[in-house]
Amino acid sequence: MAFFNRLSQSARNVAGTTVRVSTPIRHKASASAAAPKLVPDEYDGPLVKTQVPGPKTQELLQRMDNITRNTGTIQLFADYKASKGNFLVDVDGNRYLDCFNQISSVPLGYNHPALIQAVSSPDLATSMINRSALGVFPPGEYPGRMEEALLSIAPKGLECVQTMMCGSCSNENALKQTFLQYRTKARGGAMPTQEEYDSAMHNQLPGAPDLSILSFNGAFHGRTIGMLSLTHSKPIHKVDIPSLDWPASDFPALKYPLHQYEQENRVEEDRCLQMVRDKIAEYAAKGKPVAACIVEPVQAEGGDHHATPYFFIQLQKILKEAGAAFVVDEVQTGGGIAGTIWAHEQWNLPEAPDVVTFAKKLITGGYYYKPEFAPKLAYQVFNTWMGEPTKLIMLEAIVDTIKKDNLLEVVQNSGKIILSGLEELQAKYPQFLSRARGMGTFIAVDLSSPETAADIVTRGRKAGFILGTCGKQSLRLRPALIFQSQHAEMLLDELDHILSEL
Ligand code: PSZ
Repeated sequence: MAFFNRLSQSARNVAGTTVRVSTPIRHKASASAAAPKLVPDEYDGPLVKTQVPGPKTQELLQRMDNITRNTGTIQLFADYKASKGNFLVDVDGNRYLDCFNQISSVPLGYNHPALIQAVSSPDLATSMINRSALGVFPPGEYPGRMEEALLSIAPKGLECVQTMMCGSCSNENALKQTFLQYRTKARGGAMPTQEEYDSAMHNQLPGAPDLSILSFNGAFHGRTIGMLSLTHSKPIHKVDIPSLDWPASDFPALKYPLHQYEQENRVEEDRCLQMVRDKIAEYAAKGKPVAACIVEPVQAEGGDHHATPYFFIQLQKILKEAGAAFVVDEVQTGGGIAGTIWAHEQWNLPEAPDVVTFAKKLITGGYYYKPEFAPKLAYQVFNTWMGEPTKLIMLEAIVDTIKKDNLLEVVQNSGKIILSGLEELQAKYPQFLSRARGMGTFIAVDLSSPETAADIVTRGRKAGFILGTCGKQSLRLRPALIFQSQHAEMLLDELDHILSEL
C-alpha cells in the first residue's frame, strides 16, 4: 500500500520554537503538480513562530476575561487583515492552514478578492449605513438581490425563500411556518377563529395547539429555547434549560467501510425508520401530533453521522403519509462544502423537501419553502431585521465565484484526496483511526478516544493547522471552498506526522 512516505525534519526558527520543514511525496490521487492558487497571493504554507497560544493572545484573553468572564471557548485572537485564503493569521503572527473555518462558516477563505471588491461598492456602504427593517421598508434592490443570490441556487422544487439572521432563528421561523401550515390545513384553509385568538393569548388550547416536532438523537439545530428541545448532541447545551416534550428518534449509526456493511446498515436504517413511525404514533396518541420533522443531512455537531439516500427517501415517505412537514437543516452542510450546493441534492428525492434551512457559508440565515408553507397572515413570521441586506451583496459575489472558479469541482477533487488519504492513514494507524467518512470536503474520522482527538487538535495547532472535533471523539474537517489539492496534501502530511509521533 502506498503511503505518503513523508520525509520531514525539524528545524529551529528564530523564535526558538520548532517548525518542521517537510518534503512530502505526493499522495497518488494527486500526483500532479500543485494546482494554480485560486487566491493568487495566498501564503505557501503554515508558519508557527511563537508558543501557541502566543503571548499577545494570552494578554488579550486576560483583558477579554475581565470584560465578559466568559472566555472558556476562545482559542486565539486573529489578525484578520493579515489572514489570506486558507490561512488564518493570529495576533502573534502565527499562520495556520484553516481546516475548520470559523465553525464551517467561511465560504471563500479570508480576504477573497471577490469579496473585497463586493464590499468596496457604494451599494454596500449605503446598505450598511441605512440598515432597513426588511419586513417593512426593504430597499428597492432587495427582490433583485434575493433572485440573484438566493433563488439562483434554490434547491430544485423550492420556489420561496425568506432571509433571517442566524441558523437558530432560521430554524425557529421555518418551524413556525410548518405549524401555521399544519393548523391552516386542519381548519380546511380557514383563518383562525376568535376563540383561537383569545386562547392563544393565554398559551391555552385551541389557539396554542399541542403540536410537536420530531428530531433525532445526536442532532444539533441551535441553542434558542425552542431549538434546544430539538438539539440532542451534548448535555452542556441543554442542562438547566426547560424544554418541550417533543419526540426524538434514533439516527442511524452506520458501520464503515459502507460497501462492506451494506446489509447491517440497511437493518440499522430500517430500525431508525421504524422508530420514527413509532414516535409519530406515540405522540399522536398523546394528543401532541407531529407537525414536522427536522433533520440534518449529516449530523455535524453530534459527530458527523451520515445516513444513506435510502434513509432520507423513506423518511420523506413516512412524513408525507403522516401529514408532517419534512424540514432539512442545511445550516452546516449547505453552500457547496458537500460538493453540491445542497447536500440533500445527492439523495435524489422523488420531490423536494418541504423546507430547507441555511446559514453559515451562505453568509445570511434563511430558509426555502414550498408556497403552501407561506404564512397566510401578515406579521405571523416577522422581526425587526428579517435578515441583513449587506449579506446578500456578499452572497452574490460568493455565488458568482463558486460558478466562475468551478469551486464545486474543487471541493469534489479535494474531498476525494482527503478521504482517500484518511483511508490510507487509517490502514497505517488502525490503533488510532477509524470510520473515515465524508461528502465533498465535509469530512470526519474517528480517533481511539476523546483525549486522542483533543491531542491531535493541539498538536495540529502547534504545527500551524486549525482542526475541529465533533461528537465524542471525531476529528472534523470543514475547509473553505477554495481548499485545493496542495492544501489537502499539507493536511494529510501533517496528520501522518502527528500520528507517527503519538
Ligand atoms: O456550539 C454551538 O453553538 C455551535 S457549534 C456549531 C454550530 C453551533 N452550528 C450551528 C447550527 C448547525 O450546525 C445546524 C446543523 N443547525 C443549526 C445551527 C445553528 O446555527 P447558529 O449557530 O447560526 O444559530
